[in-house]
Amino acid sequence: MLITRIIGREIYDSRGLPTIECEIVLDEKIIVRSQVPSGTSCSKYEAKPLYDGGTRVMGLGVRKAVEHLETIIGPEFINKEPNLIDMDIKMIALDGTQDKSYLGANTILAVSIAMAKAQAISLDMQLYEFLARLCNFDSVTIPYTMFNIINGGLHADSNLVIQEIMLVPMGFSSCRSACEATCLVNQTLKSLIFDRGLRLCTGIEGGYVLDFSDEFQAFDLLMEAIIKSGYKPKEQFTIALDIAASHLYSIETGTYRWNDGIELSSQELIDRYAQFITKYPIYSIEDGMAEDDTDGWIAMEKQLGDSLQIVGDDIFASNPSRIAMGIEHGLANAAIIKPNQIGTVSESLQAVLLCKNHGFNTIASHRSGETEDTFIADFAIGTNARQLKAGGFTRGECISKYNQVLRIEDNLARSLMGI
Ligand code: 2PG
Ligand code: MG
Repeated sequence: MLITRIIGREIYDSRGLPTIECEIVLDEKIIVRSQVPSGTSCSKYEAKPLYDGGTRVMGLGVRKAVEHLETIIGPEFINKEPNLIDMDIKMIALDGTQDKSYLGANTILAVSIAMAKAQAISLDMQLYEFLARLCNFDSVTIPYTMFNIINGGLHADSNLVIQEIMLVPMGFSSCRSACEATCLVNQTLKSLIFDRGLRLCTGIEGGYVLDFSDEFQAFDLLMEAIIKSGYKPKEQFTIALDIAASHLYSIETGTYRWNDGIELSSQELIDRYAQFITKYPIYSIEDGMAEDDTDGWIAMEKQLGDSLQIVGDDIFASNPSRIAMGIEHGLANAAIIKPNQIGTVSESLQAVLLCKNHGFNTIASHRSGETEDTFIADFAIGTNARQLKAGGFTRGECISKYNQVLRIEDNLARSLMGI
């Protein structure tokens, strides 16, 4: 199949902010579409998206990115067969910067995701199968789903410093049964909030937003919802946290600003995490330390790494060379993989393979500014990510990713049964 057209378009994401969409037309008849997410709590090590600046839509327009897509990238690929790896290499060369700031990481990723989808179609494969083939995997697994259930930090207007408290249904035999149980716990939590006479608010990733006197109160409320729904904490539901600690850290003082202005040293914060995990079924902490607190990361991994999944997000920014640094210095034991942090699908796959080869777990992750594109669900399955983090159970753009996992799970079961 030949690429006959490549079109860019400015559309809006789940926060109502502009983002870029790409359409690749194959043989003048099949339209393949991608849409690019973006973050709110971003790392300084991420590849740089291109925005127009100026006053239109607060400077966040992507008309320049669309123009680059159609006039610089598009003409290179017209009348060629889709080829993800070669075309990613070509776009990196056309961009010519370290951080993809000339063409824009958003521009490049839009084409890269659409190209992965186009190549899968041209090979008559499902997207996740195609990604698995690129990774040389013989089989795929359905990841654990991490549902954002309570939002804080930069994702909500509340006094909870932790950005994401996630409910992870680990004690279920399928994503379908995990979603069923999550549906129930989510509804129970909602009624507990009503029972307390509180208003129901959600954050930008669909977790509930409440004012708690401290994080222990939030954990207790969640435990109550799990138990009241008839499930067993730890056996059936575990908890994961994204602290997003870069946004609590001051380089000048080397301390973290916790609730009510308490300043904690890295060691005091690690001790606080140690307290969390002895009291609650918390199996994973993401960005427990700031992107610039390398010593803190080393200390946390040493103290808690045997009993806890310690996940680097901001510090690695899905960049293979930063992940390699993390592996070498023992900074964590898992990495978040967000394709928009690095800017191409191929480099995201490299990041995954590096993790796999060094015993790091991976979490395929959405961003807080999401779209209808469900690419990340296929990416999670195709790369055998242990976990998929795609937001809460209250927002369409998040649920669309979980629904895609259900679809793929069904199809895998049918093909096992030969139907
Ligand atoms: C994170 C993400 C996704 P954002 O910190 O892991 O949950 O948030 O996209 O705002 O960086
Ligand atoms: Mg994070």
